[in-house]
Amino acid sequence: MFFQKSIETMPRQKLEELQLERLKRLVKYCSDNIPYYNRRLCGAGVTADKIKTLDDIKYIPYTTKDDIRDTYPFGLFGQPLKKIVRIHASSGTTGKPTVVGYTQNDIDNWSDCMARLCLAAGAGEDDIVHIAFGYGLFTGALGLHYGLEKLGATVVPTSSGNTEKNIMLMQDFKATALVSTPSYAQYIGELAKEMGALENLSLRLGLFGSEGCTEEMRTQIEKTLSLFATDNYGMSELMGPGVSGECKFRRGMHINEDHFYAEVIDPASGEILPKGSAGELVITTLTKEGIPMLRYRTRDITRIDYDACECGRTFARMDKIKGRSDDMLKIRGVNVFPSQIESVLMAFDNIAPHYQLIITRKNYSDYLEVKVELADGSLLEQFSKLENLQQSIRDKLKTVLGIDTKVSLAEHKSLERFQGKAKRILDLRNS
Ligand code: DLL
Repeated sequence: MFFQKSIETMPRQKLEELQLERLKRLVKYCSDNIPYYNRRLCGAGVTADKIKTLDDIKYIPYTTKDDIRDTYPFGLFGQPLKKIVRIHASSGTTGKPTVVGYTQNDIDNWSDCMARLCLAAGAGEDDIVHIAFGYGLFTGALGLHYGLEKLGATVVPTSSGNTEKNIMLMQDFKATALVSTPSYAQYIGELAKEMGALENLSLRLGLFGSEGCTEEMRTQIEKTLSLFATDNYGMSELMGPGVSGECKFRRGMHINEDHFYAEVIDPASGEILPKGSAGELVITTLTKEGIPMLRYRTRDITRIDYDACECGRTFARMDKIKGRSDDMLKIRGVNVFPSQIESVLMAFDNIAPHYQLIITRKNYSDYLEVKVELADGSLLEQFSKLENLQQSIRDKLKTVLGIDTKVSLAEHKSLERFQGKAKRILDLRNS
């Protein structure tokens, strides 16, 4: 089965015509159905007629997470609840969750988008797919679930948690693909090794996503679990997973551009950046009915490549997420992305891929401590080796980040393991 090849390989000009037609329809839909958007569009003087080219999208004001919060729970929905067949939500760091709704058309489009990306990654009807994302309000599990079923794969919806049982089932059912966060895959690998189960696994493919993962970390997971892993991007506000994902060539994540119009802006000024620049990703959902998003500021930092891919798809590809503009750490005025630190750490053999970043403030100055776990217990006995290791990590971090850090080594298996998205940053500056 080959999905909608004609759409995914469309010449860009045709694709842009389709995007323009959908954008105009969306503006009208938002004005007609959602009073909040109606007021905002009127305020900016935007009607569907004003959108004559895709560049005219610049007249539409941005939408932010605050808009969704301010209209909690259903104020941005484009349809009455009787037309909404599913609700998901993502938990914020503070306050109420971000609530999103889907019509049946949305669910169908979501399944299509997801099926395409899974197929592009190499999944198919012969696969037995173990879904170890948490089922529930989180979009990850059900998003992949519907897409993979549509593809004809055999889906095993185990959810995250109870990792020993997950490993047992993966062995017994001969799962060929694993769906999870990279950090959970990492933990599954570690535990499977301890259980002596690695040789009994039949995995060949990992469909990962929902959090950042450096190339170094991915290589390590691939080696441990003997699989080929692709990265998948999305967010609840936009749909969930299914916005973009890597094909087998892994030269960036193909954006499902018939459903999502992407822009890259300067996060500080809000200016649209020239094509090919790195900046904050802004997405307009071209087809969503339940809760459409007009120029949604994702806060995720990336770059988009519009050249055609070796796989034949013409859909643009976005780089791995470099970080979030709002979880970018500012340490003594210097921008630091956790992914830069992870890349440095992964290059050292004697440390495990588990770390924590602790930021404190003393006398108006910020301090970054990088706490990293030793790869095995025996190293703790060898003080001189440890000191050398600590100093080498610190030197390398200074070269890459341009700031001094404190590096501390933690005992093997002492740092927390994660079943969903990893939480590695402890910012104590305001506490
Ligand atoms: O994480 C949706 C998803 C589920 C994507 C499963 C892929 C696979 P939220 O919980 O709303 O939705 O979180 C969205 O997670 O703004 C990014 O900061 C981050 N994120 C998602 N995918 C990636 C990725 C889902 N591949 C937020 N790389 C986004 C880096 C990612 N960060």
